[in-house]
This record gives sequence, C-alpha cells and structure tokens, in this order.
Amino acid sequence: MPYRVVALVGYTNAGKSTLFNSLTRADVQAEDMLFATLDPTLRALTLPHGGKAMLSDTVGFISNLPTQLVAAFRATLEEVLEADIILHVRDISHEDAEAQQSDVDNVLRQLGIDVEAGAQILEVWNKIDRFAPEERDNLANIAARRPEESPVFMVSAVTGEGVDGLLAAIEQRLAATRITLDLSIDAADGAGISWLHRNAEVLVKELHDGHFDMTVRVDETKRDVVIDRFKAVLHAAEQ
Ligand SMILES: Nc1nc2c(ncn2[C@@H]2O[C@H](COP(=O)(O)OP(=O)(O)O)[C@@H](O)[C@H]2O)c(=O)[nH]1
Ligand SMILES: [Mg+2]
Repeated sequence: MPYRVVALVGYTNAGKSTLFNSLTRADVQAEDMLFATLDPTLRALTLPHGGKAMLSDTVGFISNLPTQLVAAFRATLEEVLEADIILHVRDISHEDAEAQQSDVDNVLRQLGIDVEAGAQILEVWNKIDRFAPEERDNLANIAARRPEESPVFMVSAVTGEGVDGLLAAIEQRLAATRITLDLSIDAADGAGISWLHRNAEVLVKELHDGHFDMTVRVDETKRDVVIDRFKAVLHAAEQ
C-alpha cells in the first residue's frame, strides 16, 4: 500500500519549510534518510499512533505565480493534486494575510482542486508566537467559529506550539483508510500490550479471565503484522 501524502502549500515565507521540519522533527531514521537523499522535499511523517505518511514541502509553491505560469508549473505541482491532505500554511501575522490566502486559493483552483468543498484542505494559521496573549485569544475565537468541516489550526512552527494538535488532526483525517481489528491478548504479555499501545489506537480494552479483549485501529500498513502477531481478526463492522 503506497504512502499517503500530506502536502504543504502556502505563500512564500508563510513558514512551510519551518513547519516541514517541525512536523518531522523526530524522524531521522534510516528509512527517512533514504527519502531525504532521493528528494529533500519529501520526508516521512510519524503520526501520534505510529502510522506514517509522506510529508511534501512544496518549494516555490507561490510567489505571485501568474495564471499562465501555473500551467507550466503544473507538473511540479502535481504532487499537491495527488495529496491526501493539503496543509495550507498561512502567515497569520502578515498584514496581507487575506490577499495571500486568495492568491493561494486561486492557484489551487487552477490546479483543479475544489477549494470550496475543501475536503482535503486543512488551514494552518502559523506564526501565532508573534501575537500578544489577548490578540491570540481573538484569533482563537475566530478559529472556534469555523464550521467543523473547515477547521483552522493555530500553530507556531518555530516554538512548536499547536504542532501536536495538527498532527493528531492529520491522523484523524487519514483514519478513513485505517482498519479496525479485534484481538485477545494474555494479560501477562506486557511487551505485546505495550507494542499495541505504541503502534495502534486502542479503542476497547476489557479484562476477561486473564486476557484483554481489545479493539484496535491501525494504519493499513500494519494490518498484516497485527493479524499475524496477535491472531487479530477484522472488526465485525469492517468485515
Ligand atoms: N515568528 C515566527 N517565524 C516563523 C514561523 N515559521 C516560520 N517563520 C519564519 O518565517 C520565515 C520564512 O519561513 P520558511 O519556512 O522559509 O517559509 P516558506 O517560504 O513558506 O518555506 C523564516 O524566517 C522563518 O524563521 C513561526 O511560527 N513564527
Ligand atoms: Mg520553503
């Protein structure tokens, strides 16, 4: 199963590359080095419950990209089209933040992305560290009034504030392609139980006669491992 792709888009200087580093800060393992060598703008993204995705930093996404040029750039922007999630990174502290947003939306539209439906777009308000506490509260109030299907995430790519929440939201969005498994594990198998907590989202855990009945949700890529190791079976709802 191929990796799901999360693509960063946004105006120049919005903080895409800084957020790219911040989101992937823990990832310097061998497999990630391979990606890094192949393409410095692609890196493995580790999600809170152990799932993985690819994060793509769309270098040069926009800086007043004129309409005619979008066609020419289309090939390099193709990965954005194929992304499962698009993170639209905005410098919310910038005086032209609104105009920048419509510029980026226009480019996305020209790529054929349905900005209004926005199903796969998550808006990220970056650089919140630049605001005084009361200004931040104002922003948070505006953010809270957004409809559930088009949420915004307030972050600082520099301080790392809000980054965990963003990662959790990414994982939740990708959960549509995760699977749920039922298994039973000996309560004395501490290693197995802790493996499950690290690598899966434990939805149900009930103790019965010395074993735990568990329902866990895992990334599709871990499906076979969990089935083999724990004799897990697909959850009834997903059979
Ligand atoms: N204060 C602050 N500065 C940031 C933040 N994120 C990025 N920057 C700065 O904004 C500038 C542009 O960031 P960069 O990641 O290169 O933007 P990109 O062009 O979208 O990739 C750099 O000077 C960053 O240090 C943030 O959260 N807070
Ligand atoms: Mg950059």
